[in-house]
Amino acid sequence: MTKHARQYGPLASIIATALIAGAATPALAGGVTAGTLIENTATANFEEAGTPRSVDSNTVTVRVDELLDVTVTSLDTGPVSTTRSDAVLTFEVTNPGNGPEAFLLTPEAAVAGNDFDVTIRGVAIDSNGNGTYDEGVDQVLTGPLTTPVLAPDARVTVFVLVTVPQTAADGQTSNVQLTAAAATGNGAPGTTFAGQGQGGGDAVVGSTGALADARGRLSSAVASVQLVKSVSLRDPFGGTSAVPGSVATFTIEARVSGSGSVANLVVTDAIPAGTTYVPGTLALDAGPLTDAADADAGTASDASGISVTLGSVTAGTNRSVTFNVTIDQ
Ligand SMILES: [Ca+2]
Ligand SMILES: [Ca+2]
Ligand SMILES: [Ca+2]
Repeated sequence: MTKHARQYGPLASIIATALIAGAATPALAGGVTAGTLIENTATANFEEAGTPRSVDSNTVTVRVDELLDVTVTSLDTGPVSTTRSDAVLTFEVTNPGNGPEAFLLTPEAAVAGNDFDVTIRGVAIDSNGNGTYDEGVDQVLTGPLTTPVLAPDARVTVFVLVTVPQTAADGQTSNVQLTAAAATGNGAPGTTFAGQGQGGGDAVVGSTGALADARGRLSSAVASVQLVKSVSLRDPFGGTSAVPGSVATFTIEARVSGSGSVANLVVTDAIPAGTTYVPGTLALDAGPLTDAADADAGTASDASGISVTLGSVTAGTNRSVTFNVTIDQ
């Protein structure tokens, strides 16, 4: 019993020494590296008939098993604002275990509570390590979606590439979940995979269950356009009747609402039958435009109607186009 107890004392101190030695190199979340052999021999010192003597025990060797652990975090600073188009969610997968391990990745778009679900286009690894997705540079994973083998404490940035559906309305949100699982296996902490650890030892599931997930969030930013047309009349007698010779002023208001902006916005209108365009009356936000196709935003003619190019318009902006026609005599 005494000898047995003596073996544990030095063994404990040797483990402590190993941990301290490990602290000199980058600290490992999983502790002593898997496959490390911890050896211990106890020594007993005593006197026999006044002569100091010592005797060594047999050597006990312990091989450190591999702990399987994983963490996943979202690296997006907040909801990723997106239009109805492609978007990228950024995650980080870390190996906090004590042995090299690859991790199987599973993205999931259908998360409870979503206003809309994205389509997942792919999962990519940040091959050039710059933290942003570079199409054609960063490796898009194929087949089993698996990270490279990560050394203990190593991490990798993972991109989930998604397409936002056309049905997503402004302000709606959607979560996308990324799950990572140790390639060797996962399960309840303490689950053992015999002989599958680094260096031929066992692989043992750690406190994370060797399975972790995180969610990234998308916020749909969609701009929409509403066109509101109105007319005011001025007849030849100073009234507001629609009679031959009356002048009709049309106002077309383009109201851009929601978030973000719309691009290439062009407002067109035909000159109504039975009326004639009044040359020089086209205006944008009360500023006159020439009828000719030239440097300004507008063109107008009786045959082709009016056209005003507004280009990119930010949500929350209203633009107003006006022109006059006369009711034919
Ligand atoms: Ca491993
Ligand atoms: Ca990159
Ligand atoms: Ca013009």
